[in-house]
Amino acid sequence: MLKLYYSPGACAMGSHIALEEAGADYVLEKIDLAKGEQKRPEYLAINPNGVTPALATPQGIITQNVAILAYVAQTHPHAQLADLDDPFAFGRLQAFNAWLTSALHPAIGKVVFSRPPLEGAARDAAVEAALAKYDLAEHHMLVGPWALGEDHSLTDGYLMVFTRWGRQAGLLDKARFPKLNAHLDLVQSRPAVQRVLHMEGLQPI
Ligand SMILES: N[C@@H](CCC(=O)N[C@@H](CS)C(=O)NCC(=O)O)C(=O)O
Repeated sequence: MLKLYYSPGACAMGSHIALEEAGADYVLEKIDLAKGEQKRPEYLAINPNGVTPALATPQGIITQNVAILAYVAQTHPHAQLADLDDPFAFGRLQAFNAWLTSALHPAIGKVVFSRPPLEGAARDAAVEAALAKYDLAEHHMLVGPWALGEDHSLTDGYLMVFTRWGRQAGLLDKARFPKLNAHLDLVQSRPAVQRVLHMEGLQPI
């Protein structure tokens, strides 16, 4: 049995969606970021980095969404969440996921989660930086209709986390980002994603 440590609506949703899409046998443990539960000793014993997600497996803990996503795909090959037999295709998927974690996540995260909230010129600069990453995703990363092309994959649920944040922040203009908006709607229409949103106490947006 797997256990996912998550916070509702946060980046751990990418791992949560992968587990649900895979039909994995897992339970959830909520870590309330607003209450600082990620910095409590009980959780630091699981992830000394003090962030979610973390996945407890029979062999131990795995942290980092990109690592959890690959683990879920490799342990549930029947779910076809990644092309595991083609090193080039898997490399392309990993490159997209690595870009999400290292570029898009910090850019939009700065706009949405800075505490205290950014204001004035600092907020304008953060918004511009996030929009530049969405431009890159719109024109160079997202193939369509799914992130990597014709087939749904691990990357779709993970990308959706960050386009969802962008739409909530009013940054995902439909005229400027038609592909990203269509992709977000497509991913949110998936039954597994709707179950995840429900489990996390959220609605499609
Ligand atoms: N690269 C990490 C990022 C993890 C991360 O930053 N998680 C955020 C939520 S989206 C968090 O737990 N933040 C709590 C904090 O920084 O105190 C991953 O993808 O797993």
